Amino acid sequence: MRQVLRTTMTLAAAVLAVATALPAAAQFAKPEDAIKYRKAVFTVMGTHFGRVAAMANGRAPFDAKVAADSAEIATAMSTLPYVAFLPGTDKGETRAKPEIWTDFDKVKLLAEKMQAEMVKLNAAAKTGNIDSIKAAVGETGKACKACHDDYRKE
Ligand code: ASC
Repeated sequence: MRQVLRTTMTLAAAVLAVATALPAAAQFAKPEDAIKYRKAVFTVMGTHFGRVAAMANGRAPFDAKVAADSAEIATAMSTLPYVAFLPGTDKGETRAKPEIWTDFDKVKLLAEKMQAEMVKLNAAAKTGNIDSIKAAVGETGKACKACHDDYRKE
């Protein structure tokens, strides 16, 4: 029995190693799937960031639990889209500008800035302090906008 368990664990580790080593391209069957995926992630991120921002801006009543839950979801989304900016996914139903693929180092820096601000927003939301949330929403929104300004079509 112990041998079976050991074999199973070894197999599971091998499968995991292969799965995580797969090139990003292999994670999507078609270019459209990568486009759909990143748009879905941005939609969920924007929706949940937007809920926190609405509270910070007084457009929605402050609910600490909703803010904390939404910040957590937005933070989880923030790292996901970038593997989906694969070569060949600049055409189709996307507002991504072609410069993303020629400036990818800059895009990565903007992404990392946004992710860092999102982590701070998540921490602020967990404290439930509306003033900290307001400040963090401002910085996170600026980081979102920085990328949109240069790399998203109208
Ligand atoms: C949002 C949202 C964005 C950002 C951006 C901030 O709520 O969906 O993309 O804020 O507009 O400037």
